[in-house]
Amino acid sequence: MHVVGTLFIMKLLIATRNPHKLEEIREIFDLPGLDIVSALDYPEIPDVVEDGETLEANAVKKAVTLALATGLHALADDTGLEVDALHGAPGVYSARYAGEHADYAANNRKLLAALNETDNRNAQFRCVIALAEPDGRAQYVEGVCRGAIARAPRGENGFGYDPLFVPEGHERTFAELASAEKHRLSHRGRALTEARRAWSERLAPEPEKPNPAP
Ligand code: ITT
Repeated sequence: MHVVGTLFIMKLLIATRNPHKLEEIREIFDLPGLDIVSALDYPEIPDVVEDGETLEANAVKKAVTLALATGLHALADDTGLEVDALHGAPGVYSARYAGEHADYAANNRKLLAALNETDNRNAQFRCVIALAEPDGRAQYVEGVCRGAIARAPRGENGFGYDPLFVPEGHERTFAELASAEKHRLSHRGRALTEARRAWSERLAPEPEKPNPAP
């Protein structure tokens, strides 16, 4: 941590190489005094293998690995789309639902095909955010957004399953909403609001303390 003007600036590493996710986290988590960097700024650190069986395990692994590798506080996001009729799938496997190197369109096509025969379109996004200290101690919080899977992709904004996800109480998909509207409702918005509440002392800037009298 170093002092600029009257604020302490703390460097926070976002443990992701997904540029869409990083952009969303930057937009939602713009706390004063936080200097946000990401795993994209550390190309020499190998990708973390996401072999956990839960979102929590993967989020903690990503945050702890990057914190220990850099000596910084690290914040990781692991997110899954949990579909009721598929007993919670694709869940922790959301990124590689249609195969190891599947793109978003292939994952969306597979999801539509899997739900072809069912009228139960209910689903939720669940986002786990982990914060690791430079010594490797970690905690996590979560945010959930309930909704339904549309019959066909709609909209150009966002990423991943956004063109298929209609948040509860709304008619448009996440990909049809402006980013600020998505953040207000979304799993990531909710998890980061909880993160800010739970970790405000660790992440909020402190006013500069007056110098002791000589
Ligand atoms: P990092 O691990 O580097 O953070 P990733 O893309 O692998 O990036 P996840 O393991 O959390 O991230 O994968 C979750 C997948 O779920 C992601 O690839 C998207 O397909 C999807 N996803 C995550 N957040 C989403 C969101 O807000 N809207 C739509 N789809 C999302």
